[in-house]
Amino acid sequence: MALKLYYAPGACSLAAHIALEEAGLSFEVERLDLMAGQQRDPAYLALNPKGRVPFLVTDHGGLSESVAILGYIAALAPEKALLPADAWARAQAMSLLAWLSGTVHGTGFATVFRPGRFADDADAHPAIKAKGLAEVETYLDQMNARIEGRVYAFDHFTVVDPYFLILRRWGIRVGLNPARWPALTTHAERVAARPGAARAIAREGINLHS
Ligand SMILES: N[C@@H](CCC(=O)N[C@@H](CS)C(=O)NCC(=O)O)C(=O)O
Repeated sequence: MALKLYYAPGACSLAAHIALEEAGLSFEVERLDLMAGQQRDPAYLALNPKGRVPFLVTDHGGLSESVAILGYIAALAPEKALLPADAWARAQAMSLLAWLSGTVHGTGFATVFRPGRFADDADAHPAIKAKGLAEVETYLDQMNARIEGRVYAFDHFTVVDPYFLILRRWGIRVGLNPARWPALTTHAERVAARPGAARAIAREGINLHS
């Protein structure tokens, strides 16, 4: 299976990037500069009309949406158990992934990063961002409680773990103090120390703590 991941440094695509490394799959990457608007280049839109990352090109065609991409990568490397094998644990992992992608990212951070998506009126943007920031704080509190006392989100490393790392880092990037979430910090350092995750993080050239 030929695989090519379109990603942007530090974006939510880092979860798929880490998952590909941890799966031990061979893959290519293509970096997009979101600030420069490369996600809206006609050639990229022809491939992925959503104009977002991550986007995974496979022998079957292209796949968008982190939850689906992470599930697919896990399915390509069943021996790595990148999703829990047990039916209930797997359902909990899917529940967490859906929440991280749809709520924490899709309504929390998106509100802070892109208030223009929620209101055209620029005067409304500061209030939208402030509300988003408060929501994000609550979500990070919940994530910290979920990971506290555990090594990973489940009883071994899964594709859920890099998502936690990304969203904690975004918390720092929107100006929140990570000292409020010590369990998330310990967990992120643990994930980043894994050889596969470390390769993806180094390739993206990002720092865990800024
Ligand atoms: N629901 C999608 C969201 C993807 C998404 O919003 N990606 C961001 C980067 S984290 C993006 O590509 N933003 C570019 C833009 O909005 O123009 C997923 O979870 O994969």
